[in-house]
Amino acid sequence: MHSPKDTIAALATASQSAAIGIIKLSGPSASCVLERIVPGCRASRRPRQVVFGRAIHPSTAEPIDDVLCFTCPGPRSSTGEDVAELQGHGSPAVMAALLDACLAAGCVLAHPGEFTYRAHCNGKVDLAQAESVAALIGARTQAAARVALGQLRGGLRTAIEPLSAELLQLCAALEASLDFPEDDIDQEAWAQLESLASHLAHELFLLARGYGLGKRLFHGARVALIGPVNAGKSSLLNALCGETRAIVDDEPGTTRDIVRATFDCGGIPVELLDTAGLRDEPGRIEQVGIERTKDAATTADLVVIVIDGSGETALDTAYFEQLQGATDAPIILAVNKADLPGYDLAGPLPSFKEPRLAVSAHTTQGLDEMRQTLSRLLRASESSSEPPVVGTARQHEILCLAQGHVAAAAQLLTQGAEPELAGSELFRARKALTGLLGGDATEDLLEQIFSSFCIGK
Ligand SMILES: Nc1nc2c(ncn2[C@@H]2O[C@H](COP(=O)(O)OP(=O)(O)O)[C@@H](O)[C@H]2O)c(=O)[nH]1
Ligand SMILES: [Mg+2]
Repeated sequence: MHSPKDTIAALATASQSAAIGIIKLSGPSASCVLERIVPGCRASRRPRQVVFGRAIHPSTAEPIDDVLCFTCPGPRSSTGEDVAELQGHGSPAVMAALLDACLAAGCVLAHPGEFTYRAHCNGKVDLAQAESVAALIGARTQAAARVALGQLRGGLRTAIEPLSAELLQLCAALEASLDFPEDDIDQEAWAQLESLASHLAHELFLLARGYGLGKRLFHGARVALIGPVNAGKSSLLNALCGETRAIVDDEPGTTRDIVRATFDCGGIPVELLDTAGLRDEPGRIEQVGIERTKDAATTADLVVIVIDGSGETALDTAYFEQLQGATDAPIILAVNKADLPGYDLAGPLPSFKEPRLAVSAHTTQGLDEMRQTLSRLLRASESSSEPPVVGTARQHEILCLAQGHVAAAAQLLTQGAEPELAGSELFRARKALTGLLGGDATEDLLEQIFSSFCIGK
């Protein structure tokens, strides 16, 4: 990252043609740079007042665009520094010229995440809030965006503060007990310490567990459609994601490569995989497809076995039974072609106890129920805590670490071990929790976190 003496500049909007594009500046000379690019804007400008002006290149005085601009002096700004923004017509060429003008006027090009990094360094956001900025920008569903916004508003801090206070209280009580000779320790107070530590370990466990759902909302889930040829897997993929992605035909073996499509399944971005149908004696290329199907089935977060409920289908029952043993993921049975005469929901794979849904890819019958079932199973297999405040693997790791130390302390207390041993576990838990919100983050860690952000944020 640059020195705080540098004024950073970056395109804050997407680099494609759009109605408007925005260039953001932050640093000590933000205001002077703006004055050089939009001459005269200072005269009519008060902080946070938007003014209209002509942007020029500071070296050539060549006009670039008519822009709206404003300044926002620190520390009451998004980064805590002097901030300025230029809003122009959103052509990539115009934006490139405006950015070039900023550099010519003394700015440096911002690194990815450098605005949020500065906001964090200036105490505007804690590390978890900074991480939630990236989660909000990357959110693929409205539900994920709502959860990220809750985290941006300090969800994790709010959840962690009372637990940190409890931990501190526990450390203090344990410390105090060290001053007494062993026989004098009040048994009741000792039991209270034990129960406080166990309670705290449980609270940390529940908080960490919320990451299961957080991960699903932000990173999505993979659902594989598996089944015999011509059961209607490709038709179901098209119907569920609302567009014709996979080729549908009554010729068996139409799908060979895996076809992927995404859709919002009750807030979870689901990647649906349509696979080659399973059958005996496939063609050579189809056989390769079938191997991929089997891989997809064992690595998916949920497997939908698609079966034709309208007639005789040659079923490899043994394969499906083997699949049940090979994956921990939930499996459901979608018995397709409910629109046809002779349809029997209970007919195929009668020994299967998994949820069984009557669907028709042609009439869309049963598809809402199928979406609801998928969403329920994908959420339930992760956690029940809602909304999750833990949004990243880093936060999850730290919480698990702290939980482990507090649980170890609780156990040591129960075993009547030396209080110093429990004390050292609690000390480690406190150290871990400090890092959660960035309390003692090293420069390397911050670089690593912020470098995954996009430029301009
Ligand atoms: N009547 C009816 N036909 C369907 C339905 N779903 C698929 N089909 C037909 O079944 C055949 C095979 O469909 P396809 O999606 O290619 O099956 P896949 O091999 O499992 O991918 C095609 O002729 C589809 O039009 C359904 O719900 N109802
Ligand atoms: Mg197909």
